[in-house]
Amino acid sequence: MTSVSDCPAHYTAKDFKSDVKPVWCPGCGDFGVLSSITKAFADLGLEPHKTSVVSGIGCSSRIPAYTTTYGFHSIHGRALVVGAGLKLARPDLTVLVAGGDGDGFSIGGNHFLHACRRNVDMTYVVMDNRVYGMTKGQPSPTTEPDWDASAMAPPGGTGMTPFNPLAIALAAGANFVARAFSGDPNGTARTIAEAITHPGFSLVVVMSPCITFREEQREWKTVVRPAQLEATTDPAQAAKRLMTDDGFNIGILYQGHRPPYMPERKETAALADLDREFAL
Ligand SMILES: Cc1ncc(C[n+]2csc(CCOP(=O)(O)OP(=O)(O)O)c2C)c(N)n1
Ligand code: SF4
Repeated sequence: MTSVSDCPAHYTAKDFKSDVKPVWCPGCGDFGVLSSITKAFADLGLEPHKTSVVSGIGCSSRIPAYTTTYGFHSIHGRALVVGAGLKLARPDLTVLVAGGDGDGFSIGGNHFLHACRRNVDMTYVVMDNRVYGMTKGQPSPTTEPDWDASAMAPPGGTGMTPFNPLAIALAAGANFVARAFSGDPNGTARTIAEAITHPGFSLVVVMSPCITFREEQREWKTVVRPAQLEATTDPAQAAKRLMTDDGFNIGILYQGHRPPYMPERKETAALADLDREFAL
């Protein structure tokens, strides 16, 4: 067993990767995101036993198993609730919540809105591939309205306006809003590190291709570009930029100043008292 005295003074990205081999399809964008997250942890000088990765359900949500931090592979759409609870109970831990666009914006959409509004100090990394990968190719809230290339999509597409997570996060009160691309692991690591450092609820949407159900997303690498403008602290300016954004600008859009939500901690009851309270 490793004792604290065996721990290195500084953990590398490799130290944050577990021995569990990812089961993702070769070429899946989520490999790049895993590397960016572990690099961000190392660059910030974090320690695995003081860091946690919480996820929901989906291919992307497998990520806690691939890191050496504390982890919680929770249930579909509920990762933000688990993450918020953990941060409030253990403010000393760095909490990173991760998952997919289906997990976070469809079944978890309500929790997403309230996580932005509540502003607990944690970072939410969404691996957005505009599809439900794990369940074999259904359209997700961020899918283009005319996408019908999968047997799981209605002919002609859903016809529905895609969910715009950056605009919705901004409107709902998120304190940090950014977009990144899995094909740019160093840039994504820098953005995630900034998001972790920034107080309050930080959203990083990472465009992460699903090469199995959305093969055309391989082309994203030819169209993404660094945003031409620096991050703004003015939500009105950020909203204006989003109105002309084509979805391929990467970088930090908004850094706000709202104080994080951290209720005063009450004395916790002793475990024995709780036992008595719940005894049948
Ligand atoms: C309550 C519940 N409903 C539905 C499912 C089935 N399910 C598992 S993963 C998933 C979608 C995952 O898509 P996304 O979050 O975009 O992640 P990806 O697999 O693309 O990374 C669904 C609908 C489930 N596991 N639990
Ligand atoms: S199905 Fe798509 S999202 Fe899932 S592992 Fe394969 S490439 Fe990645």
